Amino acid sequence: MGLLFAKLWSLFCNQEHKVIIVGLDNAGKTTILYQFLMNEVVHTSPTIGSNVEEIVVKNTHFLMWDIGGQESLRSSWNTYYSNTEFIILVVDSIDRERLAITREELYRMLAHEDLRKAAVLIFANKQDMKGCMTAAEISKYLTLSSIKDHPWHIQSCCALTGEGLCQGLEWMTSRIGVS
Ligand code: G3D
Ligand code: MG
Repeated sequence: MGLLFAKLWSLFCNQEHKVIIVGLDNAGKTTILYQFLMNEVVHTSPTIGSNVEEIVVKNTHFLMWDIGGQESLRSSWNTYYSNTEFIILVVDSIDRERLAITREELYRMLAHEDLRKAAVLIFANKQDMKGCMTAAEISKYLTLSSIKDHPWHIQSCCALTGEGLCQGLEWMTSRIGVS
């Protein structure tokens, strides 16, 4: 029994969980991805292309796709959606003007059939910038509390120092096996 459990557990743990990192250009997506890589305990070799990386957190493998956020690229985000378990939405907390666009993109994603089961982690990035919006302000503007059909969590962070990133990853690992 113990052995079987251990086997199942290791199978489960070594499963790869697909993550897409989205957000407008300049939000800090690539910086976050590379902070994850620097900080992980076990560093496995990069896979596939330059912006896809495998991150291992406490035996949990995440395959993270850093998707370009420029306007011309946003329409192709949906080609990455299938089998996605987590969406990491990176927000530039100083960019008040474009928060409306982020909001639109968020709700467009949540309505997409392929993301029906995905959990959403929102990083309120660039908290080191003077005059930035707090996670609470961003949460309110994005009306996160109205999202009932997807698990979500907002975390303030600073990708430059890495502050807050671990807490975000911990939330993700805590979601695995829940639903
Ligand atoms: P993107 O991949 O979402 O397009 P990047 O964004 O990761 O390329 O980051 C865009 C710029 O924002 C970079 O600056 C990066 O250093 C900066 N940045 C990312 N995170 C933070 C943060 O938490 N605080 C601050 N102050 N800056 C951040 P450059 O100057 O290289 O374009
Ligand atoms: Mg980038």
